[in-house]
Amino acid sequence: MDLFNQSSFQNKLPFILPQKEGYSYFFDEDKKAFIISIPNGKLIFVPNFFDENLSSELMNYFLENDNNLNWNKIDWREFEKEKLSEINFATINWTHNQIKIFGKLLFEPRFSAWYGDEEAAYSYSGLKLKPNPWNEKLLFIKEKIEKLIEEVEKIQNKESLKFNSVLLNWYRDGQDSMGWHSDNEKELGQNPVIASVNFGVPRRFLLRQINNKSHKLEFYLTNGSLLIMAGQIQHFWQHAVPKESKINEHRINLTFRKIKM
Ligand SMILES: O=C(O)CCC(=O)C(=O)O
Repeated sequence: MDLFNQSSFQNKLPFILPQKEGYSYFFDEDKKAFIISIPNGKLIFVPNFFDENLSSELMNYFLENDNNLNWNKIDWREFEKEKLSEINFATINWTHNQIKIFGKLLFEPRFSAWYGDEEAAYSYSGLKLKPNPWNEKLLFIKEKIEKLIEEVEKIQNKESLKFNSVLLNWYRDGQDSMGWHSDNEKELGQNPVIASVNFGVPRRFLLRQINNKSHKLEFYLTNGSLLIMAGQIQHFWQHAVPKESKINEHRINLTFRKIKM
């Protein structure tokens, strides 16, 4: 399935959108952002939200550790499960969470970390996440996204969207993944805006319609890209990051959210 065209972004959408009613897009030249409408949902995609240099600087920052381990050279599979706590990460408190699936406790196929305002606790799959306090780089990314949303949506200050939390997911290689789900937890409110930033190896990101699961859209989330999901999308669509057996490199994804308190 060749659903995306990697040749050049310019102002051409770098993936295929069905030529059907309900699908359309335009390119905001000024912000270098694709504004995409899909049935019951809206997406904003900025392929080069962060340039190559800044993206690799941020990747290094997220994986910096006081154990003098070059994160790019070691086998992180050896640090699965509770063993990850032996690493003293300098900037992000990475954890390997267990979730209950059909009554069985299983480790998630990725590492993760939850950051945000003190009150922004988040629950999913039986996990209750208490936020770590913001750090300088997470706030920098958050504010850059908020500014883009304000400008693209032409929002006046009083209504502007401010995220109060972020979930970081670290996919060590193509064996790590994220299953089908919607971000529809009640603390995210009725129609949450979820802003997802990507660093490291590009991965496939799929969307499927809840009432027609064979109807899928495929995005290719490249290093430094930003994808914003908005509108009613979390009620009508699910998303996933499937396993990709040929991928041996790392990817870090950050999803900024607003928890209603
Ligand atoms: O890694 C991604 O691109 C998706 C992450 C995601 O679905 C989530 O955090 O809910």
